[in-house]
Amino acid sequence: MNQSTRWLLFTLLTIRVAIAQTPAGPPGYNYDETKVGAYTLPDVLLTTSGKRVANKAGWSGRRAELLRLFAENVYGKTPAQAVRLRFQINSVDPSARNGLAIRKQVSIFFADYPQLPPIDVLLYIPKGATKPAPVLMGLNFCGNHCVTTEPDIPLSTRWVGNARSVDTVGEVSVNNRATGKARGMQERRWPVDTILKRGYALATAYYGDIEPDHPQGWQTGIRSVLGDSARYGNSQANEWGAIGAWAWGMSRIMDYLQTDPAIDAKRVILMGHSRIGKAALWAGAQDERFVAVISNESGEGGAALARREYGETVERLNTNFPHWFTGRYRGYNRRVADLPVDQHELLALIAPRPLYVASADSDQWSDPKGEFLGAVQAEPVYKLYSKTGLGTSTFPGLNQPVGQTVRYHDRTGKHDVTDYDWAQYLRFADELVR
Ligand code: GTR
Repeated sequence: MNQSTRWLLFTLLTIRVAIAQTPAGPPGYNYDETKVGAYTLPDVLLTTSGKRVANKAGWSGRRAELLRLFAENVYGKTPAQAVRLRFQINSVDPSARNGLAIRKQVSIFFADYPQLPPIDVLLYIPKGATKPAPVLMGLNFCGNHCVTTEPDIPLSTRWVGNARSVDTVGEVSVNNRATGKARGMQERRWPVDTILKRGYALATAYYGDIEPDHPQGWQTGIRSVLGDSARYGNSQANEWGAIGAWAWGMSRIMDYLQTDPAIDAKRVILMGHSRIGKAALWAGAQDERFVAVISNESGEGGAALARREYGETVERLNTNFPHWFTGRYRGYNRRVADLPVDQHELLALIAPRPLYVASADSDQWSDPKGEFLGAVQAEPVYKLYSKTGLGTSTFPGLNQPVGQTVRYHDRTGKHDVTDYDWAQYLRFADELVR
């Protein structure tokens, strides 16, 4: 072995050791709890004009203020403009999944914007239900065909990211087009039969139907026709970002669900993983029709406190995903302490509705403790409603769900959605629909 080969081997080995020692995230970021500096969170009950909220009436003003602050500084303003929707039922299978489900495929078209693709909703309703079914609803990462192996679910024709970008393994797409190999690829994350047997409908759609997840994606999604991006391009300070667009799309699916007599639209529980978890929280904050929200490892820009600067940072988010947030958020990259909000206030915007925040211990990138503390700090708002939120400020042991109206767990394992997570969410849902 000559010297340069030895040197190369040595370098590769050093890199491998460095990677192996990194707790589930890129190096150069803080994973050391003792290095989390002191920080002061904005007081969820203190208005910007210095008034302290003492009751529900006061909270409604503060709630509006917080929604505005999140819009201006983090997610961008969601256009208030109503859009005309056309719901097209493409297929109904009266006996799908071995007779467990009535399966509908519904396209939500935008009547005023024929150039936009529809949102294709895949809806399973428990067969034989004697009353309208409560729903678990969540966007998926790589097309409805990734959720199930059922061969008559058409492959998505939209732009689809690669395996790495959607946090999965295998051939999701070739040249950003779905291939048959992706069928059922994320089936494990969607225990459809279990959900149906427990009496819930499941509604899902591909998040890329609303906006493809890349920096130019807005040009072919809803932001090309609605809001500031449509008028000025994607660089204005307070345009809405892709997360805002995905959140908006969740509300359009809700619009459809409200028209379906088989569905109990007053019991739609919104669930989202990771970036879609960030969007689910923002959707649930703005749209109170969602009866509860589940955030699965939503991390930075989701449930995790930004000011802790543990794992992913605001700067890293804005650098890797420049299209997710509003332009002004970038201005806080190196001064998160100046943000007029922190993420506990996003969680508080779900109050008094039930909220589930979940983490995974190998997913330090999402900052489990920061997600937990976000939930802890939402407590004062639940109190205004005489409810107990989390009801504890002690970080629980692994796989030990805690809380009341607000729940939290830190499960063993990596960044993912597992059967363990779903078992907790179904229990949480059961209590809610009882
Ligand atoms: C990561 C990103 C996280 C999270 C995740 C995901 O790359 O840093 O904030 O959103 O993607 O969505 O899987």
